[in-house]
Amino acid sequence: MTTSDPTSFSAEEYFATQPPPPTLEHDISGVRDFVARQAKEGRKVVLVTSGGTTVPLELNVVRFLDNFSAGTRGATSAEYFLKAGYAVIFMHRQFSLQPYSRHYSHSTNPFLDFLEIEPSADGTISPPAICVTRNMRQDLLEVLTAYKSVHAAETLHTMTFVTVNDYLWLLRAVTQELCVLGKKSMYYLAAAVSDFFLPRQKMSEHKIQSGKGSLHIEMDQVPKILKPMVVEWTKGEGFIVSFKLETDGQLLVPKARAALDRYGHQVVIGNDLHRRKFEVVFVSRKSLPPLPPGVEPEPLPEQELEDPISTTFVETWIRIPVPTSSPNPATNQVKEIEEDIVAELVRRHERWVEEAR
Ligand code: PAZ
Repeated sequence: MTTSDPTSFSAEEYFATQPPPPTLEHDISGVRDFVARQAKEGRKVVLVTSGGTTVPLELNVVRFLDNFSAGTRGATSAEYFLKAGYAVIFMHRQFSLQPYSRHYSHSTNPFLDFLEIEPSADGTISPPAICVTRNMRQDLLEVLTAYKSVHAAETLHTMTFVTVNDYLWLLRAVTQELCVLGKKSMYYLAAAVSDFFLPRQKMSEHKIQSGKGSLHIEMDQVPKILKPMVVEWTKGEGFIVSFKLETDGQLLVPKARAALDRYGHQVVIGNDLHRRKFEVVFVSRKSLPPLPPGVEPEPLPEQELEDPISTTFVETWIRIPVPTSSPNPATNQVKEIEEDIVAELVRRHERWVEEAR
């Protein structure tokens, strides 16, 4: 497949021509209340986006293009942010993984498999009692305890999107609500967002019919929203972390640097499709300590002058051991890379807030 000179929408043009999802107002009033409550409690709030977006091909949608993502990164990270004391707005693809319930995904760890029907003392199962298999109890207790305490504290707010259009409208509106927290807000953009879409004006109303040979669809480019997000929606106040997914590992660092250079946000986390569960790279701008008054900066060494971009950015790799066999959920508590990703971001966010004081 090739891409040829796709029509490019600016963010402004996009929102002027593509309709908002019908539930936007309602969704946003929920976010507004949530943010106001967290502000009163003095909590930091992170927006976590998670899962893939779809691109419908018809208005009465039968077919759509989808983006790869199970929502593991977002759902897992949300749990670690909650553990670190953040309130979380979890904006995820409908039916993708969610914090806490992800541990019992129907496909990898179906919860019915570790429930048992307990016979009564006389050997019958009347009245039936249900209990959790002994070797699963400790894990379940930990997950359930965290889940219940987050519910009681009301620090998790979830909302869903399906299409890339839902995602863009929600992202803008949530960001505009969250920006009232200024530096206390973080944006963790782990969703896998389509780069191409079919504008409403070009979509077929009804199911595209077959029988006329091959199908040609020309898609437009989804607007690059990070720049307006940094400059206009958050007014430069939010700590913004974007993700870059590549299948050619060689592209990760250069593309992450280019994104930082172009959009001016704080961190790009690069991940290779096949290594993403045990290796990521943080790319950020080098922060130089301020020089004392009257001191001139040292001239750059010659080779750095030739490659100014390598002097501007810094890469930090996070790695965890590669799992050797698939873990037994009952016995093997494997390390999750999101624990280290979130710990590093919490540290950087704290420092960033401090530096701004
Ligand atoms: O959801 P998941 O755990 O299966 O995958 C996570 C991910 C690879 C989608 C995420 O880490 C990521 O890179 N998101 C941004 C993708 C992009 O470049 O649009």
